[in-house]
Amino acid sequence: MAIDWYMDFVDTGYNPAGDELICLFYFEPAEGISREEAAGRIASESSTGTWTTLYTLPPRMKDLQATVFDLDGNYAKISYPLELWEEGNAAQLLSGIAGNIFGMKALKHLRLIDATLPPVYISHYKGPYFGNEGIRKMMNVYDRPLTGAVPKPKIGFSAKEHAEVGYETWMGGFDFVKDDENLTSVSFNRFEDRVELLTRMRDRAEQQTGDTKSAFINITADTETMEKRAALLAEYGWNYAMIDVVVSGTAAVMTLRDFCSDLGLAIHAHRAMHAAFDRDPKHGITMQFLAKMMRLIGVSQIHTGTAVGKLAGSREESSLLADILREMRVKGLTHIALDQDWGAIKNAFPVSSGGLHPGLVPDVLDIYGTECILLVSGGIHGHPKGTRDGAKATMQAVEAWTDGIALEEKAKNSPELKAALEKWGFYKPK
Ligand code: CAP
Ligand code: MG
Repeated sequence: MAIDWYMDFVDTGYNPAGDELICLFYFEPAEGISREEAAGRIASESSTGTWTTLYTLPPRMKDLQATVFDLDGNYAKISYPLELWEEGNAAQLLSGIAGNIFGMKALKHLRLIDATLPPVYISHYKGPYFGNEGIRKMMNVYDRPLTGAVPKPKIGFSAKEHAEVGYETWMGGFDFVKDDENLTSVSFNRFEDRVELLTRMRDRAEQQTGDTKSAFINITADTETMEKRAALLAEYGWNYAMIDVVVSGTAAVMTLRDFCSDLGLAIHAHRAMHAAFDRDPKHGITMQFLAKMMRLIGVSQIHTGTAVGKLAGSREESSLLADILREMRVKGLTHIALDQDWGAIKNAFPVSSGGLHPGLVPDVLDIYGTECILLVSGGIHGHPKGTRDGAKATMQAVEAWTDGIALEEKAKNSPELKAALEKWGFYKPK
């Protein structure tokens, strides 16, 4: 008597319908399990199945089963009928295709690489509220990367000190000041104080420069508190809110996407904790799938790496992430990414940050071009002449790249950049 029915989920002759969701997995079976059976187990446990044969199955069950329709070495493509998924509920999707399957004994390794989200499925999501064009219009910045910095050290400043560092950052020519991922509302720097004092400094910097200035102020907390904080930001005339989206969770981000867009706030998504599940190339979930989910549920921008800075991530990965966020149609790459048509979902910005300084700006812009947000934090505050000159040096590096001039050449007439190159040169932090 058959104990299980995992092979019922494998049909390599099957041709998925256009409205089915397709996932690409990398997997390694445990000892004694064939590749076919292992793939069948992934399809079963991420759709309707369980570990043993059952007898009372209503007819619709068969139509709801996921199917392994392509097996290529340790890569499996699995199709999922649309009816499995609740309209517009990304958390439910993750519970299915990124849930229990990661804990199965029958698999030594499992990685969710990517998914093609069909047009009907996507149509239930709103995506980013502004889109990149809308963000550029809001900030009145065109033809160059948007720039920003986090006050450093990342936590420890009082709200007043934080706002003063912010003012220097803006006066050096940057567009944004950003809270660090672990700064929310602590005893020595309360959210409300920070908002009030940053607002004063923003208004002064806007008046003195004539440029639009903004900030990514971190509202991360329980959902109700996040709503209160977003409302306060809008009250003070801000146009962004920052959320640590991985630790807050998909459901909370979806709630805040609607709440924030009603207030005219874009969402800056920090991905703190992502590397806990996306760094091992054989296990977990890829950053590109996370970025795809975040565009779908409506963040305006998310961190995508530098390739040359202090945090892990390759040039190829950053470039693919940029496509997934910016393009309306993404062409698949064998074993790396699946085709994606974004339909009416607006695009989002890739954010490059982490160990950057003026000397690394050309490397980053060679990957992203100007359609990105460049965050240089330690790399401006550590400038020998301080924050404002560090920001100026970074803007000079951006100009040099845009004009196709070598940094050393540009530095001949740019003392701030010269000082930065004298300190850091082209050093790649480890
Ligand atoms: C960068 C940063 C960002 C990271 C996040 C930090 O500061 O503020 O959080 O860039 O990583 O705390 O490390 P520095 P990622 O510029 O001073 O390094 O962008 O990879 O998500
Ligand atoms: Mg940080």
